[in-house]
Amino acid sequence: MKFEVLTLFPEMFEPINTSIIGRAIEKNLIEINLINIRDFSKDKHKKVDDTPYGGGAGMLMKPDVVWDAWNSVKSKNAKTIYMSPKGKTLTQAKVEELAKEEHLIILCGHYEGIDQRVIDSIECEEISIGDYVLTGGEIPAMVLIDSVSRYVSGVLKQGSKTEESFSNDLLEYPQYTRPEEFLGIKVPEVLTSGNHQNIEKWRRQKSLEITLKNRPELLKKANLTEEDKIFLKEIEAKSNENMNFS
Ligand code: 4G1
Repeated sequence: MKFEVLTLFPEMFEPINTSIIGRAIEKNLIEINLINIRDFSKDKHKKVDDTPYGGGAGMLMKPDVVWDAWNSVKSKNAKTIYMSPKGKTLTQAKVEELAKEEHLIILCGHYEGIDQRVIDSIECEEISIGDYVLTGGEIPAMVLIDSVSRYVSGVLKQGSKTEESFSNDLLEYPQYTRPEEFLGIKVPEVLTSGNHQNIEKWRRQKSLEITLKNRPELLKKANLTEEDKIFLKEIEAKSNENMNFS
């Protein structure tokens, strides 16, 4: 899988050469080509931004510079993604879809963004990583590269458990490793019991509990068994017991 990143700040991508993604690059499973948009400025001062028509705070990336940068990498079998807070939110389903591509061009905005005529003229999909204000699309681009790369064959260990996370639409149960006691806290006894049926039941219940507490909306689309639903009703009933303010 080839990622081509159009950015004013290619140096921001240095940390991506670490850990699992770093190894995937070394093994030639993925390739990340960084293109500095500033290299396409024809201005003697390498100017890349200008003030917005109609007024207002901040600067916009100049259209000609971004257009030339994109044209230098565009190709028939590449899909272009513009990292933008106006885009549809990146989901695990979208990540899996993008992983089927062989060539992704990722455009990162900076300052207040890019002249709309460029966005309308390059065929691109706008994708956002979430609802908050950032200084640029570089970190979102790294989020996308990281999440998509995990699906490229050979990047993760075969049958790695993380290969399946999110598949059941619930949050993960808590996990523990050695030592058996740490800070005076023992690992839950069930996990050292060797009883796999009990372990599975405990993990399922912990997942349901944390999902109900932090992301209750996920329970709507989760595949819940009758046993799950009874368990959830039990926790809700218990929490209501503490809500007696009379
Ligand atoms: C209005 C967030 C502006 C931000 C409303 C998620 C955010 C790219 C993303 C902004 C960006 C909100 C993203 C904002 C992003 C031009 C350059 C846009 C930086 C920019 C909620 C600044 N996912 N933000 N504007 O953050 O690029 O992909």
